Amino acid sequence: MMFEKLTDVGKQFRLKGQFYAYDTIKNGNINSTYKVTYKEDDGSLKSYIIQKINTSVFHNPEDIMENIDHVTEHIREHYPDEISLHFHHTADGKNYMYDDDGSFWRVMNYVDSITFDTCDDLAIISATGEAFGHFQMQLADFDGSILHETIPEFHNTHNRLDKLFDDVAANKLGRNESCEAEIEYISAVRYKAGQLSERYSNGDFPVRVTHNDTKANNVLFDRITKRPLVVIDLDTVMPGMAMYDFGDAVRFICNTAAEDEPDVRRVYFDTSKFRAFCKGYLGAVHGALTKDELDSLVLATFSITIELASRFLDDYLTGDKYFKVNYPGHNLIRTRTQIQLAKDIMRKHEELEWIVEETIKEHR
Ligand code: GN1
Ligand code: MG
Repeated sequence: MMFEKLTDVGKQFRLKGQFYAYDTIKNGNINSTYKVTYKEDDGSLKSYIIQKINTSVFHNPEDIMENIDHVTEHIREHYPDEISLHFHHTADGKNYMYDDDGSFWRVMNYVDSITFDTCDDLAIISATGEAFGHFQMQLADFDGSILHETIPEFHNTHNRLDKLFDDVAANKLGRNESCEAEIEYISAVRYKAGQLSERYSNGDFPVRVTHNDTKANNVLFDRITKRPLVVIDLDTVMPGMAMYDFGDAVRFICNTAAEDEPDVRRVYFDTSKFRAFCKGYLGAVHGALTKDELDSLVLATFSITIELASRFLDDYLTGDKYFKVNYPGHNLIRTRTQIQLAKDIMRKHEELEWIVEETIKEHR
């Protein structure tokens, strides 16, 4: 089935040669991603990435493609020597297609690379920080007002928490009972976690063009040199808070365990990894962030961790319709991991603040 679907999509995008093989790439919770390989006439193999966009999450997928066009064009123009993402076009000149079932597909060049989900190598963690800091810099002079808000209020933690507690109150599926401790914890930190996004809505922080999904596995690395090649997954590039991109990145990369680790005793926020990430990130943003933004990096880390806990929990309470789940209760497991991580961030917050301050001094 999938084989036929992928060959058909490949045909629409006029990929050259004979369909040779495909692989499913598993590191996303929303879209479906495949690596396909074609054998060209001269016998060489060429690979592409084919993606099916989840249209119940992205209601206007054509807007995503327009955003990506704008952003990659800007980067190509200002940083012509860097690798950028290339999307293929169909015969009618579009960089996407709908199939007969109404699914939305796109095709891009495959970049030979590796990605890291969890990683203990501090040099790679620092390079990940550098990649996201550099990305922030690349978009510093990009006019964010031309971008579509592909998911409105995506990182409005305050709203996310309101929605969670509305769904707790409704208890439609009767699942509250299985997560009372989690509901109680999030309720206790609700105002603290929503604070930055409220201040952002009030205009207290600069509106930046941000990535909004800065998980480590959204940076491609050179297999040999282990240097970052390019930041991918531009689906949620929108105006936002710089410190949330930082926070989301360290939430993921400083976690000693996977995002869905069932044994929470394995989940810690690793301060050495945090230090390594700060070094790369703060070095690359070159003092572009304001004092208010820098002062909020640690709170942003806590806030986005709670935001994600609340999104996973909300999805669990309302029937697992948003994030892909592999087993019943998967979203609850993810919630617990994020809560464990948030608690550890809280415990260590003075040390984390100190690391940020020291790293800033080093880059002055
Ligand atoms: C989703 O599917 P992926 O990995 O690109 C989600 C992010 C979450 C992440 C958690 C559009 O991203 O916000 O942080 O899962 N993307 C969307 O793993 O909701
Ligand atoms: Mg994503």
